Amino acid sequence: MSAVWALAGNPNVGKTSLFNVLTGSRQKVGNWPGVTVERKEGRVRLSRGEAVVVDLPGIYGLGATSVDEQIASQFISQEEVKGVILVLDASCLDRSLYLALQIRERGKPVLCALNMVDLAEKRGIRVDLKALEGALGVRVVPTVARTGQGVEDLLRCLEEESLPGGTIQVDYGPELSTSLARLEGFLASHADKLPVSPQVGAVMAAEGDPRIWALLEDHREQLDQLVRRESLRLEEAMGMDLETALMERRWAMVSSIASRCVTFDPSAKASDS
Ligand code: GDP
Ligand code: K
Ligand code: MG
Repeated sequence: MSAVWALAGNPNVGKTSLFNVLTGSRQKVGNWPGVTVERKEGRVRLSRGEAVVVDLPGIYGLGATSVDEQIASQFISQEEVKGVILVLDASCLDRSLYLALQIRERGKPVLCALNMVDLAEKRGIRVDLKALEGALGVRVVPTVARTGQGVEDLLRCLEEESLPGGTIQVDYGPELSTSLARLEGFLASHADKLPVSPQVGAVMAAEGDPRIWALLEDHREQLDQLVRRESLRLEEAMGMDLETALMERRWAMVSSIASRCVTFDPSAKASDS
């Protein structure tokens, strides 16, 4: 059976362009179950066999606050999905990095396409590939999906059996970490119901992902109480609720990564053509 890869990224970063280069005419278009959101699946020829790539809706996060986010969140955690090809926008890396952190927390192997490097260069934006690979703990391949530049390299990485997996550790700070540990402890006693580890489930619950509630069946109320209690505790300790605290810590990490990986040359001509 062919390995299934999810193609994820913010809206307008070049996912569909990359999907088209990767799959050519070997595409199947339909809808995601139960909704009218388009679902594109295609086959990618590898030197040995092939892979299946699914073009996910464009999202800014996995917080499940929209149908698109729920589709992406659910699809990525499916067992048959081997990994995520994450498309980053080199010309606007901060926004891409927030999603990157969330996807890296899910624990699936991730391969990053650093797309729009042509546009970034025109704007005088330089991304330090090695620093970015180090910060995210994954391979990062520069691409220009519009012309297909870099796609051969991306395919070569996809064929490697040893793409790094494992989760990235966001520094959530003492207060929020305590809340997440409590959620994790609770979810550990229902681990049989979850498609993800209790640790990943704790982050999803903190983000209000309805799927965790749905899976807990008779124990939803207990989770509700725990989330509410921790949210109130953080309001007292940090002046913000659980979900806000989570976002704030992630954005802090995004800034720190961006400041290490992105340099700007103000003398470059700004032009989008
Ligand atoms: P999606 O929303 O992530 O699926 O993005 P699309 O593939 O639809 O691309 C959005 C726009 O960006 C289109 O006009 C593409 O032609 C353009 N585009 C995609 N990749 C690149 C790239 O690497 N460089 C440049 N300059 N434009 C790109
Ligand atoms: K688009
Ligand atoms: Mg698209």
